[in-house]
Amino acid sequence: MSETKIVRTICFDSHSKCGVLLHVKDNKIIKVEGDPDHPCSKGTLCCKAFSAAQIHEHPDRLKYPMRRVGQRGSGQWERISWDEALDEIEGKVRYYTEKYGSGSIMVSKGTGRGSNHFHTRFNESIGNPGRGLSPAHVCLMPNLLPAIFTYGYFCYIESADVVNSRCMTIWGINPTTSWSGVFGRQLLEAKRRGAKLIVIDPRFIDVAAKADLWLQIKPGTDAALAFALTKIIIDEELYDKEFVEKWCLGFEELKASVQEWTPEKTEEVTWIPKEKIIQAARMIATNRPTNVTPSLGPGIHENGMQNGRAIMNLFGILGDLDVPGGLLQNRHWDVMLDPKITMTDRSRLHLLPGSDEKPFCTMGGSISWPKATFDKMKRHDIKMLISIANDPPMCFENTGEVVEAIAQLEYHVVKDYFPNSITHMADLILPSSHWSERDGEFDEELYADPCPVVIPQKAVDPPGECWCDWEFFLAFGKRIKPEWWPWNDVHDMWHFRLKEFYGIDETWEELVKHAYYVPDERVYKKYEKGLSRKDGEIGFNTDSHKVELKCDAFAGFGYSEIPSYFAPSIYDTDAVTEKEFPLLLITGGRLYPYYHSAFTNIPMQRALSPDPYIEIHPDAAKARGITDGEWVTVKAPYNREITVKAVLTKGIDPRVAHIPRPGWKDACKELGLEGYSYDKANPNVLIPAEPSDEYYGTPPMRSWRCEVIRKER
Ligand SMILES: Nc1nc2c(c(=O)[nH]1)N[C@H]1C(S)=C(S)[C@@H](COP(=O)(O)OP(=O)(O)OC[C@H]3O[C@@H](n4cnc5c(=O)[nH]c(N)nc54)[C@H](O)[C@@H]3O)O[C@H]1N2
Ligand SMILES: Nc1nc2c(c(=O)[nH]1)N[C@H]1C(S)=C(S)[C@@H](COP(=O)(O)OP(=O)(O)OC[C@H]3O[C@@H](n4cnc5c(=O)[nH]c(N)nc54)[C@H](O)[C@@H]3O)O[C@H]1N2
Ligand code: SF4
Ligand SMILES: [Mo]
Repeated sequence: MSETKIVRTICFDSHSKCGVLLHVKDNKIIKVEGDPDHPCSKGTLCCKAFSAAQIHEHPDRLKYPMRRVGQRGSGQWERISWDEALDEIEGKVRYYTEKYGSGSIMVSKGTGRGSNHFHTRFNESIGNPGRGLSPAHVCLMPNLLPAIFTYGYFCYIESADVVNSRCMTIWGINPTTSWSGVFGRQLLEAKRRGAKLIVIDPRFIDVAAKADLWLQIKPGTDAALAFALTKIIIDEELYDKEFVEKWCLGFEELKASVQEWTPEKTEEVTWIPKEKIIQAARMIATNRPTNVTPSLGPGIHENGMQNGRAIMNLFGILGDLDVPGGLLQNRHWDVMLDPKITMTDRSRLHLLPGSDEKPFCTMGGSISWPKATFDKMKRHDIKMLISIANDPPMCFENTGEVVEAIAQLEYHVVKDYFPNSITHMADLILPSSHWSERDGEFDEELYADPCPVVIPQKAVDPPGECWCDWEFFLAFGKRIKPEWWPWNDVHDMWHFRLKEFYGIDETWEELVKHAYYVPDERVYKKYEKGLSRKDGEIGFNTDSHKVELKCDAFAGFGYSEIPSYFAPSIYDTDAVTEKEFPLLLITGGRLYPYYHSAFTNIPMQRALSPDPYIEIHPDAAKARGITDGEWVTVKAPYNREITVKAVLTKGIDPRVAHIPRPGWKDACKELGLEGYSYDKANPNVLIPAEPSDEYYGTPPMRSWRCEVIRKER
């Protein structure tokens, strides 16, 4: 029997990356504890971290590289060594590259799981530009791109300095559910301290209960609301005149463009009572410093980019940029995306699928437009796929087409913790180690101030021969592009990253001992000090070096110079469709126990949310003869349907329905609960790839239509 050891690491089951102390004995996790010394999470953990032992010990974990032996889909595999697996992948990569060009191979990734940069380097090593196939078009990009084009810096939750703010606008983000450990906790602390809190969400999310104002918005109308707030703030002269004069480009054009957005008209479009709109504008503008955290709520619509731009403009004229309590400029996004680590050559991004149809997706987002990629697979132009930390039918819109496309591949590699919804169609399966089982994997210091770099350590040995994703990239990179992968192991990769970007030159042992690297005192208003622009001059890091309320760079991709509002196209549909699908459909809101489609097989997590469901208002349910908890069919245009339970809540408008993200693909044997594969309860079955953002390709994941029908017993 060995002694119990306590290992300091980081939970990666969401982007909050809370500090964890894992108590370990005989290679078993016996206790999970929040790390009280972590500079941001300060000991907080959400429910997900506590199931680390159940994930580590789960009998269904993928443990060894496996090669398909029987017919595809027959479930017959043989165990092979990592060397054999790498040989086989290398052979296929060389074969397809030589015969058809590197464009015949695609690498996919899901959300950032600590490997964004090395994942991109791996993709580039194969000869493909950017990040390949990724769900970034339905993730944060419709907010991040407007931020970087308008302010010259990425600006997300880690930018919103809630700790020092007097007013926080929670715009289509669910802080306690999606960002529990750090942002959620800091937000509640700020509220307790007396900061104002405004929640803009079609649903009464948990923090709405603490809010000074909850604006229950009609999905997909966020730009209209932002214009109305901007107009009130301009009309009442509540904006920062000095800042606007000195630092903003296009104020007069913005002012002219918002004139039509009277509170009356905006109430009609957004369903928010005009009194509340006026109150919100005054609350935001008079409680300074103020900040905002727009997220997937306004983002994943056909008009998401416009919503993002309208919100950035609203907060641009308030001028609380890079000041305590405002929207801070941090550098870590730059670190993650730096070509020194990603090796991305922007001049090749046009080679990504979808470049003709959706140039902003490929050139602005460095990703392929997923629809174009799946179309290419169907046409056999893409022959090989390497999916790492991504379950495409669960993640992308248009599930049916995604599955059809993947079935056409000649060769398919999947790397995951567990069998996922495409492993049965794969030719080679690679097992992955969980965060409790790996030293490393860390990319985005997506922490709210003070943005530390934190060193995660392996606590237990992974089951079988699981490798973390960095290990795989390194081993494969060495074979295909050795000059780009000079490191010996993941410790060396850490060393490179820290030395290159942070000037930290320490051995792994020293890094582990240090554990946290908290930056020195923050410099504010960097744009006034020549610290915002890459060339060291004064001003913002935009083309005009100002806050671009009107943006030529956007116009260069086809968008208007000044953002505009248009309704999601399904809202203006014909009367027949409207009658057939009267409810507006939101898909994908996060739930406490799950990270995307993962972990419905883990008892501690599944117990908290056992069945797939749709949220509808009791009046909508009554009109359809539906009672709480009964199974219903959800039908959507183009003959699509899934089956879930009805959950009745007054926290949603009777005209709106919401299906959360997970899809409940896996069964949980311990609890005797069923799994629903990729097609029975997954909301992406209902979402088409088009209509989508004209230049970026974001589909209507939060502005579609459906009808809910009681299932006959
Ligand atoms: N309708 C709708 N669809 C959405 C969204 C929505 O709101 N609505 N949200 C979108 C967003 S924002 C995103 S980012 C995507 C996310 O989509 P993805 O990131 O693709 O998430 P999953 O579909 O769960 O697939 C991830 C797989 O990776 C595995 N995995 C987890 N960690 C690791 C790891 O470290 N290494 C490896 N190799 N495997 C790992 C999991 O077990 C899981 O099977 O979904 C998008 N899809
Ligand atoms: N537990 C958990 N945490 C996660 C994840 C997870 O899968 N599980 N995924 C991570 C990832 S990759 C991401 S990108 C983030 C996303 O983080 P969030 O953006 O917080 O994710 P959601 O809960 O999907 O969406 C936020 C809110 O948008 C609201 N909403 C829907 N439509 C609209 C609209 O039209 N306008 C407005 N204003 N609001 C609307 C929804 O009701 C929801 O409450 O979460 C991360 N954290
Ligand atoms: S919020 Fe929860 S899941 Fe996310 S990192 Fe923290 S403990 Fe892990
Ligand atoms: Mo995401």
